[in-house]
Amino acid sequence: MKDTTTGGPRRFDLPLPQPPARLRIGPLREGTFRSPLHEPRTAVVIGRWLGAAIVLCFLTGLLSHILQDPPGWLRDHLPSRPVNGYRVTQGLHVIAGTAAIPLLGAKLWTVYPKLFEWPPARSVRHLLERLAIAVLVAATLLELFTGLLNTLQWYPWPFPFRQTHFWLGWIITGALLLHVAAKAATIGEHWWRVRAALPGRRAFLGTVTASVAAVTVTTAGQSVPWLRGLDLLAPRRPDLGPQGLPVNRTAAQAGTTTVPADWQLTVDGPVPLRLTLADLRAMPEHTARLPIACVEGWSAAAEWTGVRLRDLLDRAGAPPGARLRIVSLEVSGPYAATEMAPTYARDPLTLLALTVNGRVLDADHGYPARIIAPNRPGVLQTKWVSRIEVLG
Ligand SMILES: Nc1nc2c(c(=O)[nH]1)N[C@H]1C(S)=C(S)[C@@H](COP(=O)(O)O)O[C@H]1N2
Ligand SMILES: [Mo]
Repeated sequence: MKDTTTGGPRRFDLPLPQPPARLRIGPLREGTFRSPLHEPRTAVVIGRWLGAAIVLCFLTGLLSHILQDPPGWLRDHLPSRPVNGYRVTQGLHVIAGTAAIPLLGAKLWTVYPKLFEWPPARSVRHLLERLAIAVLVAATLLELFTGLLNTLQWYPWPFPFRQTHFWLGWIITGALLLHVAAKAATIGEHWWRVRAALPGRRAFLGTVTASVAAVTVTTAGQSVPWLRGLDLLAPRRPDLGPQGLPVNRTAAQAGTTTVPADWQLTVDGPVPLRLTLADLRAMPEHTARLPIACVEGWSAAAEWTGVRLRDLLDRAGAPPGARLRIVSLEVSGPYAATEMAPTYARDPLTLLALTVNGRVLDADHGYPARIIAPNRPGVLQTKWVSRIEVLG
């Protein structure tokens, strides 16, 4: 198909019928979009990377959702290994989501002249195809926007972040499948073949690559230790904070700055226990190097020392398959109480930690005692623990 405006390689479906004369204004005028890069090969090249980032985000996001809020049939079987599993998958989730932002910008720029194609719908199928793209674009913009703001711990909206982010993920995946199916012929045609060296295409793709690389290396340091020195744009430096670890919810925010002098850990099991800090310190001591891996993408490893949770459970006579409910001194807040499956509770690395990196826990890290377990989202690493209930 010949392109009347540039005479260059084929652009999107152009030329199409022109709109009626009175509508030939603004972007509906012929020759409005002069760049030769509004063409399918460029869209396919960028679309592949964007698609890969979206799929990676979807899979790692699903995993994160399951680990935080597992369905009943799965909740007692989630593995506590590999130790750094969640750290890696959630780090990738935020890295891929961040990289998707410039990719989406480039993709939308490449294809946006199609927004003004005439007629707006050639057939019912074409209309449905365009509606699927509208849903895909809107949902992806909202998803990346809420995700980015979440990494900044900023929630300026009235809806719950996690559920919205989760369901948008499904909508995007569905709309993406429809989009790829509808465009399969075009994608296939332009997957391998470069029709003609197009002036500016290499430079454009090079710029997109450089943008993706720039946002990645300047933010990935929040989860990738060897990129830490370049962590210029990430909201978190994983080594900044009390005792060299970041804090999401401080003791002041949680209302736990002053721990009662008579604090005791209660273990509600078949053999009820009440243990003072001195009692806990007198128990066999264990040290584990485990990460805090926050859903927001930052993670940091530390050396935690304390009592093995399974030692406490054995003393409390808890059955090996028991689930736990861990209750914090924090009065209100979404993570004031959490549940723990036996796979985590019985892992020898899971601790009720009393110290971090050799020092008594800072108030912000959960003094007097906190949970730290392998392969577990940060939100479930309950701080300021006061009671452990054996649920049976
Ligand atoms: N009781 C309680 N524990 C909590 C939280 C909380 O809000 N309340 N926040 C969690 C979150 S989201 C993370 S990422 C980790 C962070 O631990 P840190 O502050 O010691 O780094 O603590 C978790 N433990
Ligand atoms: Mo977190």
